[in-house]
Amino acid sequence: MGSVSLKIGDGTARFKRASFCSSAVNILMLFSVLTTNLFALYAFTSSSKDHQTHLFHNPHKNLSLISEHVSLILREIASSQKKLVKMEKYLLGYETMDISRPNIASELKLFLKHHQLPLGKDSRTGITEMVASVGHSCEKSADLLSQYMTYKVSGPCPDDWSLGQKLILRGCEPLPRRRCITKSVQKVGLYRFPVSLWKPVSEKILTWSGLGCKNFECLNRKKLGRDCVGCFDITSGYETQKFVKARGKNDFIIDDVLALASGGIRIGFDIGGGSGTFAARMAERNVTVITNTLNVDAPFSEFIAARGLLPLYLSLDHRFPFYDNVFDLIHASSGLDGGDKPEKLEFLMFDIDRILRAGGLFWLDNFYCANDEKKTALTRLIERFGYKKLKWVAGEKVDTAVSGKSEVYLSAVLQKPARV
Ligand SMILES: *[C@@H]1O[C@H](CO)[C@@H](O)[C@H](O)[C@H]1NC(C)=O
Ligand SMILES: CC(=O)N[C@H]1CO[C@H](CO)[C@@H](O)[C@@H]1O
Repeated sequence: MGSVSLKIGDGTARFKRASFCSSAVNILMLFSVLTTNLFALYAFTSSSKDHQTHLFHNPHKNLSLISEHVSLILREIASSQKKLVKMEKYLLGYETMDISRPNIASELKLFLKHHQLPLGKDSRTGITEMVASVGHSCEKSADLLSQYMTYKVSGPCPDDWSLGQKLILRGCEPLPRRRCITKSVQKVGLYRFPVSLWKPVSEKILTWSGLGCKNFECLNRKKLGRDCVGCFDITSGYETQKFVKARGKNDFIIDDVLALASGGIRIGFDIGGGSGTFAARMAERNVTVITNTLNVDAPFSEFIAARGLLPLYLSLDHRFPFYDNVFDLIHASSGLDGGDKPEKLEFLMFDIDRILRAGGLFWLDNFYCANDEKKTALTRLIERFGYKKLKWVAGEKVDTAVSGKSEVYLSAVLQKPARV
């Protein structure tokens, strides 16, 4: 009996864990838990009714009958759990990439093939084979991926960076490596650091293929997101004042924030950092900042690099490729928003917390809250981490760029506690 309830308990645990996943999985889980429970209930009530009276005559025989029933139930539960795991794998795409199916590029097969270590098990790492990594969601975009992996080995790569980015945005991250030569772009007219931070970047040294805009004039007219309005104009306009001059109480000044930290801010990470202006202002203060950005609608990465700053080409769905407790500062704004799934923002917040050192600062800069619920949810999430609120401003401001309506923004500087 004890083991039956334990098994059912196990089933419930699986159900809870799956609640992070799609509702289809939830329904399946619910269905299975209900059916296994009903089955167990039926088996027990029917057997006890039928055999109760005989129990006194020959307890051993009837006991063995009960245990037979129990093992039958356990087998049933185990097999339905196996079926569920299979279904879950299928729905979530966790099954390893099936490279045996037709229309898979041979380069992809070759890349994904496991390679045994020549000397067997490596004593330091404990591994016996090398496995190439590719995002598990690549399976769902296998056709695009095959297209991406179709090229002449050692020849020039197709001009398809935007195809790669499309795959990344569909969760196919990391992309497989390729054995072709990427078209090189002559980077003429680069300035030496730190002059490079504020010098106009030549349009000729950026890649415009796969983009709607083909020049800066177009980019600066286009609304590229809440955090990049005319952000490619680094010689005039608001971009030159950002972080040094406040437009409202939601804008904090870099020097004020650095003063809160009482020194020790040397390296930072900017999430969704537009054209790299935060990193540029920090560079002027001898703080090295890595700017996380994709090239959605604009050549952000190349532009940031041309300014002499470090772009990190990675989607926000990817775990940050940094070790625990390494950053002194993390700066983020509306780009952090994971949409309507609260768990998405939670996963992100836990990862930010992971890479930030104790005593380090998390600067939430003009985070757009669509409504009061969103603000409350975000506040609750932040408070769960126990950060010290050094600055906290939730204010309304008129968003001239997007809607012209008054909207709620949250700005905060939070200090990670030393947890023991
Ligand atoms: C940055 O470092 C340089 C070289 O060490 C130094 O001359 C400069 O004063 C520093 N700037 C700031 C703002 O600390
Ligand atoms: C269902 C069943 O086999 N019950 C048994 C319980 O024990 C008595 C006594 O041996 C049997 O007569 C019943 O058949």
